[in-house]
This record gives sequence, C-alpha cells and structure tokens, in this order.
Amino acid sequence: MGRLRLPSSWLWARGRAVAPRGQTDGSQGRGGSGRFHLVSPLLESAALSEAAGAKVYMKLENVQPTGSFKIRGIGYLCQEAARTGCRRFVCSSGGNAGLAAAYAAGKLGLPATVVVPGSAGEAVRRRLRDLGAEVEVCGQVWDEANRRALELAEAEGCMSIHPFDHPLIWQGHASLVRELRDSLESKPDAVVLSVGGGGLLAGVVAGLREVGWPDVPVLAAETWGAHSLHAALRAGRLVSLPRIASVAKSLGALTVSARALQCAREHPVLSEVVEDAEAVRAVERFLDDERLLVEPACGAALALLYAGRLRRLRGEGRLPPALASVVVVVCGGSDIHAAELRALKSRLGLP
Ligand code: PLV
Repeated sequence: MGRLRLPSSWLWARGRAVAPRGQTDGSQGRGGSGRFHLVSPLLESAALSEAAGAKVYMKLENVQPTGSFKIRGIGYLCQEAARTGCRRFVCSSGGNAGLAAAYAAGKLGLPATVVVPGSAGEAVRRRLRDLGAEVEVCGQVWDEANRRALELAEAEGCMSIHPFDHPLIWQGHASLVRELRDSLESKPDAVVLSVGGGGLLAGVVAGLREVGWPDVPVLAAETWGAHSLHAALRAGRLVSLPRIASVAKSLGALTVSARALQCAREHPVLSEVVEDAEAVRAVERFLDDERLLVEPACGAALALLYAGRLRRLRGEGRLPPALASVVVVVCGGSDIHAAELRALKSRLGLP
C-alpha cells in the first residue's frame, strides 16, 4: 500500500485540501472516533509581552496529548489512513510526530512502528514503547530514519505517516488558526512559530487563508545548523543542509518541504535564525516565566521574542511599527527534562 495518497474524492482548492460534503477536517470529530487534539489554551504572557514590546499570546500546544502540536495533523492523517484501509502505521520521526502517531494508532486500535534517528533521546523512545509502538532506531538524522520507514511502509497494509509533508497534516494543523479566530477579538499582527520540515508553517498558512487573514505575517524561526528553510530561501530553491548541527533535534530535517518553501513565497513569511544558545536560554527563561518546560525546537520561536528580533524587524520596517498583538505557537516537544536542560546548558557553555 505504501505512502498514503490523498483520497481522490478530496479536492485541492486554492492551495488547501477541502473535504467533500459529509467529511470533516478533523476539527469537529468524525464517525464517532472524534478528533484527537484539544482546543488548546490561548494565554497572554506578561513576560513575553514585555520582552517583545507587544501584547503576546501563547498558543499552548505543549498541553496537547503527547506534548506537541503534532497530534493535530498527524492525528487527522492517521484517522483518514485508517478510514481508507490502513492496518499499520509506519512513521519516521525526530520524536514528536512519532509520539502523535503512536497515540493515534492506540486510539484507532492499530499497530504502529516508529523509526527514530539515534539523536532521539532514550526518554522519548521509552514513551513511544509505553504508547504501544514498536521502535526502530536508524541513522543519526531524521532523513536516514525516513528512508528506512519508507522501506517498511512497502509491506501490505502499511502506510507511511510522514511527520510534516502531507496535505492532510497541514489541514489538521490549520485547526490551530481556526481556534485563534474563535478566541481572539481581532486578527493578530503576526504569528511566531518554529520550522523543522515546515508542516506547522504550511498548516498555519493554510489556516490563515481559510479564516480570511491572508495578510498576517508569519515569523518562521529556525536554529543555525537546522536552518533548511532559511537556506532554501537564500538559494531560491530547495537545498539540503550537509548535516544537522543544532541541539534543536526536532527541527532537524536536512531539506524543508517544497510546500513550506512555496508558502514562504505566497505568504508574508519572515525567516529568522537563532543560535542554539539563544534557543536554550529561551527555554530556561520560559520555564522561569511561565513554569512550562519546552524543547529547544520551541525555544527557537520564543527566542525571537526574548532576544528582541521583533523590535529589530519593526525597526527595519519589515513589520509595522506598532503591533497590537502577536501569537507565538508554543509548539512544545517531549524530548526535554530537567537533566537534559542542564546538559544542554553545559554543552553550550551557558552559566
Ligand atoms: N518535529 C518532527 C520532525 O523532526 C518530528 O518528527 O517530531 N516543534 C517541535 C516540538 C517539533 O517536534 C517539530 C517537528 C517542529 C517544531 C517543527 O515542525 P515541522 O516539521 O512541521 O516544521 C525532524
């Protein structure tokens, strides 16, 4: 069966997948199985607002089942795959997409194999097994694990659940923007998020168009060493990084998806790259400010606010001089704990 293809009954309209009448996009729940993600909290952060010089709302995706936004799109893709006859999921993942796939598989009563690179921490591997998934470790970076997952997915009844590159994943992630529309009084002046392979970016851009906010700029954060979107934008085409040289392992896709690059061309997307140290400092500061522990992958987006990038972009005229409100997607991540944060700080020579 191999890689899941978009069911032919789905339409592709203005860059987004549209379910035919009678099907839903995962937001409302379907066929008794319901959606797997929560409507996540949207909270104002005094500390981030102070740092950014604008009112900052946090979209708290770290409280989703399995600890990240991934369950939105992956949960939806898995539901659709099960509906179209899939009997086993095979997911390659830096960790969080695999956790979402394992969780969705459990809900759907189907087995899952998750292939992770050696860089995925032992705690994540254990959590995957606790969720009932078979775990295979292959290669050092996600791209190598992905090649192995595609091989495994060739088996009868298996489907490959890609961590970021599928229209149904983007459609599922777009639910995040529909929730923003439902809870904010007016549209935000910018959305800040992290980019790995670009699934979250593609989903948020799809959602912004869908709710009639096509002019809201997206600040796309990456770390140096995992800056595949930035490199592609600079080159004007998709390029592969030679290796992943960042502690933000969940952002570690050597090549960003074609859809992410296309989004950055069709939508106002400002690509910003931070140092690992800035991302890790942001993780620690966020823990102190909001008492929430997130991965460096998420720290990259927070760092744009803490390190004054928003102020700089306004100064450069790349964002309007006065911003009423900004939303930061607190994408979360499970591959972090207190000892890991201490280890990261010591590795980066941070006090
Ligand atoms: N992580 C993917 C890809 O890893 C995974 O397999 O879990 N923030 C967190 C906490 C993430 O886990 C990820 C993706 C991202 C941000 C970036 O999301 P994307 O890939 O949709 O841009 C290699």
